[in-house]
Amino acid sequence: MSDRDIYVTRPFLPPLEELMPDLERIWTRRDLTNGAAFHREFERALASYLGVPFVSLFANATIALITALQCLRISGEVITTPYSFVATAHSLLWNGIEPVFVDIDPVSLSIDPARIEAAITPRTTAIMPVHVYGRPADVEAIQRIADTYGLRTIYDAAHGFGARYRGQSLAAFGDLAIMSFHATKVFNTFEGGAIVSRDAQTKQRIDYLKNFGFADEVTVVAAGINGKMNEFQAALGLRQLAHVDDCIDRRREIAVRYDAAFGSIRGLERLEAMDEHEPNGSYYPVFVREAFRCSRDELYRQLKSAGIYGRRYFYPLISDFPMYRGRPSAAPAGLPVARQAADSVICLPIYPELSPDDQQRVIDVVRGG
Ligand code: T4K
Repeated sequence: MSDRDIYVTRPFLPPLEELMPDLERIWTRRDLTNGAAFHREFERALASYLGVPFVSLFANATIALITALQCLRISGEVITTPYSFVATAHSLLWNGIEPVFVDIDPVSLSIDPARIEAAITPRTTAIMPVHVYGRPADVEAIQRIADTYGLRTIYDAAHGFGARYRGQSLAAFGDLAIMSFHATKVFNTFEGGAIVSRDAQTKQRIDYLKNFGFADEVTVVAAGINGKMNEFQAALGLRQLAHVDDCIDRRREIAVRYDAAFGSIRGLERLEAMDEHEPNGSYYPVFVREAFRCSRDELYRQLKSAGIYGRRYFYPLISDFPMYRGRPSAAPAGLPVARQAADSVICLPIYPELSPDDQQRVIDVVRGG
């Protein structure tokens, strides 16, 4: 690793001077966590930025996913996607829920709604789709199925910050939506996450659950966990909000430049634009097909030897990991689209501070120059 190395992403941070008064306030007040002033202010600011009714802040999105399932008392089987980060399915196992994998749609790369009904059994209680790379899952079709069969919808919107579909934040869909503010995301608080909910009662229950189940000093109403976001993270989040639109603009510009450079390369497929979708530039995946000058893994190695660290998100499929692969729904025959995506994808560097020169280096290596 050297100064010339280029990573798949680099977190944006606001100038340190912006944060200093907040740190002084935290040091003076000594309210470090448990829903103090910055936490409350950040929840309100986020709800307003996202245009959603209620936000509950978390230490990270994985605990938020686990808590969301607890909140709605999901049990039995949940229909989900194999093409995601392991945290999606792990949150089900942590709740003793059986993940049932269905194949994905080749454009959205999220659950293919046409596959859901065949996977429903009397034990199915919910659907957990993912807005992969900040692209919308087919929210209307999924909601229709959920309404018909009386299922809940919990969206993993970990990649969705700042992305919109039909003018609305991706966090606005489903019974609950979970966002991640991890260092590698469009919007970061070092670690962090949130659950977006639709009514005050549900938010109340989520807030009890993330604080051990405490409703007041002497009343515990559920087997809650410690999922709280601390004051440092919340103060940082408030400062980050002022910059996030610029960051997303920069990411979109970088994506446009990649699009122009890769338009005519044989065997290198980019994602199709989706109707009524405003992307957030969170990832820049390309799919290496047979007609390309080398295999996906060879391209990965060529980039690496040039000091460019692309990532194969999401390879392997979740359904291929040992704790999942024995399930009938994990059988490769049922997941051809997901498998093809996992075997051909590579995500190229994209982040607000990626310089034009560094982006050109990436383009040159991909072109084989
Ligand atoms: N659902 C979905 C769909 C998700 O994608 C994720 C997380 C979750 C749920 C769970 O969210 P959290 O519980 O994390 O809030 C990363 C992230 O750790 C993970 O958050 C993310 N998805 C996943 C897609 O990617 P790794 O193992 O690939 O990350 P890592 O540490 O190798 O970082 C990738 C590159 O980013 C590094 O090569 C350099 C750069 N980087 C990373 C960090 C952490 C930095 O420059 N600075 C940093 O501090 O998993």
